Amino acid sequence: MTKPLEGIKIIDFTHVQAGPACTQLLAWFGADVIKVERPGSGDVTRNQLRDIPDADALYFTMLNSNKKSLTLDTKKPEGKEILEKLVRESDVLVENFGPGALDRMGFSWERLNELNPKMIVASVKGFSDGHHYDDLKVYENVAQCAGGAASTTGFWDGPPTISAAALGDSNTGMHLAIGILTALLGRDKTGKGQKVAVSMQDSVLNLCRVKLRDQQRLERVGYLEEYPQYPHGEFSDVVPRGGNAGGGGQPGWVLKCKGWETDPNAYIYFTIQGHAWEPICKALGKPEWIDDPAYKTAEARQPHIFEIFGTIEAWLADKTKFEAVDILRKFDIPCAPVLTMKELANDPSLRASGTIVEVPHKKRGSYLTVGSPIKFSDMKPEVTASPLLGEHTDEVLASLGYSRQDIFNLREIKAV
Ligand code: CAO
Repeated sequence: MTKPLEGIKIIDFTHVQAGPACTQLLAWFGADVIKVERPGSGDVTRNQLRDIPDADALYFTMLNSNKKSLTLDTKKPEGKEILEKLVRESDVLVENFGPGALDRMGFSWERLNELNPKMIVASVKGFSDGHHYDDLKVYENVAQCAGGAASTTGFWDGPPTISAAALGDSNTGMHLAIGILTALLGRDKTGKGQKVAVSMQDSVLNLCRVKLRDQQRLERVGYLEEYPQYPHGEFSDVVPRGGNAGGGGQPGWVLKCKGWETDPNAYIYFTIQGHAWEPICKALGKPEWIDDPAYKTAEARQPHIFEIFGTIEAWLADKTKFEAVDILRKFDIPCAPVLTMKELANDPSLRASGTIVEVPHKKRGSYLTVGSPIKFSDMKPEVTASPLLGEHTDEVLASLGYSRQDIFNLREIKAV
């Protein structure tokens, strides 16, 4: 089966998570992704949090599948020369170095565009160009704080909280992938490459748009009726942390199920959709609530929403999270069990769909990783193992015309 991105050659000058998540996605869809790494050490994540001595860490293997690895010291003249050759024949260069690093290396956008006017140069930085923080180096949690996620996540009586989801890293990588694909389509029309830049702050904020909505509502009316602070608590002039409240127009909360006293994940998320009130009452065995004026409308329910959640928890007390969802699904109520990583790793549906895959690896044996969350009718992306450090150096150099003796000499001077 041919893959849509076959024939697209990508220089993957990325490290850690944000950039590698982007290029991994493009590699799944068929792009020829050559990861350029520093000789001897490579991407820092190869060594981070290792669970098997001498084998690449899962942090690396789970972000670099389907790629080739070329070791290259791009600060040495010989390394620069090789990179220039690669640039001349590639379609995309992706990087997420600290601010200014690529320029210091001698590969500014202007230089890259001069070497190959058709090439797309895609970058991740913490903050966008021209932002007053654009000189900062940024990791995941920094981006979550700068992009509005931390101030709006958690409980009102606790500190700003970081989400476990990689809103700053992988999310930014996904935004960049969309930018690259758009620029490739643009190139088909104009014949020209362009610079594509995504900042982690902007990508986090893009996902926090409902909180920007709430800031404006708060400024206009002084309260937010779907937040737990309403109607009994106080609002200041900034969007508060709403705990587990639903972010849209329907209230929801994480509710305890059977076994919550000993199992920290014996919970479901329950949503009270306005038009589903009748089925909810029927599911809970509370038919008297259906037409009771104190419960009938969303507005009437809001002042005592936690009393309602308490009643639902009493109903859940003798049901596991799975049993509860199996009942509620029959009533068309939007809900789900709170699933652990162990449950997800072993979920047969996720294995069958290719969302979680087991990949054989030369040194690790095999490892579990995420597969493509995007499903196509004409293509099933296959996940292959991440490369060992420099595994494809000889192959890539030979394709650029270097002889075995040249490669030996380059190794002697540690340029590759
Ligand atoms: N050969 C020679 N030098 C290389 C090289 C290679 N193959 N690959 C990288 N380098 C050099 C760079 O040129 C840079 O050198 P100078 O600083 O001397 O110019 C140096 O390695 C370090 O690069 P860096 O600043 O990117 O690395 P860091 O570990 O200090 O910072 C990070 C890491 C992630 C904070 C920073 O890269 C960053 O802010 N990136 C942008 C935002 C981002 O993507 N963050 C997400 C990371 S995932 O959480």
